[in-house]
Amino acid sequence: MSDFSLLQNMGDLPDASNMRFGIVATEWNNHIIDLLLERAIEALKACGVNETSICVRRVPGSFELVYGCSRMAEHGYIDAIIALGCVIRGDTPHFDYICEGTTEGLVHLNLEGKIPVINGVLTVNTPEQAEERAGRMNKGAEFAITAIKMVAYAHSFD
Ligand code: DLZ
Repeated sequence: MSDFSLLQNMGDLPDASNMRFGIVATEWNNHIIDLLLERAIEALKACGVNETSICVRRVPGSFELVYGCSRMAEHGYIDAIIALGCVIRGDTPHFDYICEGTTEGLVHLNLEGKIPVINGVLTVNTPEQAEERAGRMNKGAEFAITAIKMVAYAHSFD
């Protein structure tokens, strides 16, 4: 079990035993993504989510996350989706286009208002920054707890 105490501003871990989550994760930078994914699932389970209530799908890169999440959102069974990606700056403007396109697409999905979609895309200058965020900073758990809180928020209007 990893240390959740670093998530100081996240408050108490909520009970999520009746919630169902989708995770769409990229193949790009998969050593980072695998750690984010492992920690996100670990945090969901620590909050009571059943393993069978977590649906994981892979897409090639961050740019494909929007379509991946959009299709998953059509699946009536899922309460919230976590989009996991990692874009590392290179020598060309590609970084900016992917970050902008992905962010705008995820915003658009949230504006549709079907279910919350959490932006779990790391946008970093170096591989070391990505490792720091996926590892010591436990961003995977942070994204998972954000997803739980947004489902609780959505259910407060039921
Ligand atoms: C092409 C590309 C590059 C250069 N870098 C990344 C990256 O750092 N992280 C990531 O998730 N995806 C990257 N991609 C792939 C794009 O997201 C996308 O898969 C392609 O542009 C095809 O649409």
